[in-house]
Amino acid sequence: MTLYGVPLSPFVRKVLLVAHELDITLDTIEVPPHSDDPDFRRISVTGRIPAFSDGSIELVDSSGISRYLIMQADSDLMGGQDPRRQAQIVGWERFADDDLAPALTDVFIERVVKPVRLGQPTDESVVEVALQRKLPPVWGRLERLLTVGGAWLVDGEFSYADLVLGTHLASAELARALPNESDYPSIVSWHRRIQSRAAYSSMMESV
Ligand SMILES: N[C@@H](CCC(=O)N[C@@H](CS)C(=O)NCC(=O)O)C(=O)O
Repeated sequence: MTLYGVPLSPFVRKVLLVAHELDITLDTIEVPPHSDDPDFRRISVTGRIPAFSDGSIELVDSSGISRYLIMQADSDLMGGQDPRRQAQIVGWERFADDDLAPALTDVFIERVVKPVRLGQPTDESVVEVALQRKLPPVWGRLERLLTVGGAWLVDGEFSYADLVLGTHLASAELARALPNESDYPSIVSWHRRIQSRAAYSSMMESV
């Protein structure tokens, strides 16, 4: 099985986290978005990463690829046969990908992608806007959501929902933009729990 993309992308990291959690080894071909690698572009018409192939099966989108890996492995990570659990996991993925990820984009680009990948300086004014205005409402919402549950997001049991939140908190960790413990204790303790998983450490080593 081959994964195309770079682990700086939270969506590529999501698939890596799933693979590590399931003990699946993926061959990775490091291509940035819009690479003209012909195999990558055949699969990813939009040029977005990640793309994936398993023999003749070719997939795009981190959600679809993750679902494929989890179902192939006959794992319950996606909520098993329980409709409520499955639905709640989808809800967490929407929050993580659609609300949290966009709020983190600017600070991640400025503090990680520009200096590390592009050799460009960080624009601190963009970082300030992200830290002061974009992130606090989303951290506030996440803190409230986390206060309700147990150790893990859905029924206190580890699931794919934890992996999707984990990949985006990894962006915050890499960008030194995690929220502070006094205002957001539930986020910080949840982050410590995901950090203690071997899959999270393995994923972080590849970044
Ligand atoms: N919904 C997609 C999002 C993928 C995505 O936006 N990837 C970014 C890199 S983090 C990308 O390739 N951006 C280039 C573009 O949007 O043209 C997924 O989950 O895979």
